[in-house]
Amino acid sequence: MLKIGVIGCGAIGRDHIRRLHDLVPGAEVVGCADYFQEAADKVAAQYGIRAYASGEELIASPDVQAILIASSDPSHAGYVLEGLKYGKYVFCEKPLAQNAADCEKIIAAECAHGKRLVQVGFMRRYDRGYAEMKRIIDSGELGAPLMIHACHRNVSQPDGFQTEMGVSNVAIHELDICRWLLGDEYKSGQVLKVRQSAESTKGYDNPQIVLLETQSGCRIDVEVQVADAYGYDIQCQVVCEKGTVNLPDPYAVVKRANASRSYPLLTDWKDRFIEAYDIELTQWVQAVEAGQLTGPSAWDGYVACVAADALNRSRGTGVFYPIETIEKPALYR
Ligand code: ISE
Repeated sequence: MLKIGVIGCGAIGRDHIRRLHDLVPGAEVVGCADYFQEAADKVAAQYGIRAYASGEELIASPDVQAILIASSDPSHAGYVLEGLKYGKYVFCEKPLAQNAADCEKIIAAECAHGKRLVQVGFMRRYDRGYAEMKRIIDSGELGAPLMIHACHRNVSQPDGFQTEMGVSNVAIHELDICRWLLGDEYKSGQVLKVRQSAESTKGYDNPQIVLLETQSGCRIDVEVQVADAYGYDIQCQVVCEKGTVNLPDPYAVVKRANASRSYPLLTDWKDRFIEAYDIELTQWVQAVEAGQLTGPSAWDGYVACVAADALNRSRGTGVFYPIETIEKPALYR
């Protein structure tokens, strides 16, 4: 059994604890921690595990072999670096850090160990829909990919949400999945503001459009709505030379009644990729046991942050900003 400590007992932290506890073979959650001690105490009592007084204490504990970080975004990088200090395996929810510079520190610390210890929670790579899209693109039957049209729509946001987070917290998923689908790297990007929705009364831009250009000249547009007032809706179409591939909508029963045909939309993002999260953590535990991580790396987390930084800097300038990374270390090649 892999003894795992979870830092962060908010929505996704509790969801991952449930998943590791109930579903994932070979996983044992032995402890948790949260900035709000009461939150950790509550979860600890529910599962009969230890509540640590801090993330640092959990990481240092000899009872904890691997760490899952699901705390607030700004705390991720610090906990990842702390985990690396102890040479422990770390699964970090997205984003890996708040900026590219912090990701570079993580990359340097991981490279000093000479082996991969960090995995980033880009769970969409484990979604059956995206995986099948990638299989078809990679098979070459549709010719070269040329464009991606995507949209990421959330129902609402918690207090404290800011315009930049529309990129660094929300569209960060597209920043990862688009380069993964295309097998390509970004060259430049920009964020555009469009006519603002009447739902945008909380001081942040909504919607925004993210535009990207890849090294091979593909173009990507991502509509980002963080308060759409109707449902959690993720769309993605890859246009290739000889055809297109589309992300399927999640399974839903069609109802015919009152002279209409309908099916429900999800509203909670945790449900949309629930199966992908299950597969992701199952494979992570297997990979840790085998001593060889295979999922999204610190490098992938870094590239997404480099792109997010450039996009956030471009806002309001009307020009594309270059997306430039450091040289890829051998560990990630
Ligand atoms: C959340 O952290 C996610 O990962 C969701 O996929 C995203 O839609 C949501 O906006 C984020 O806050």
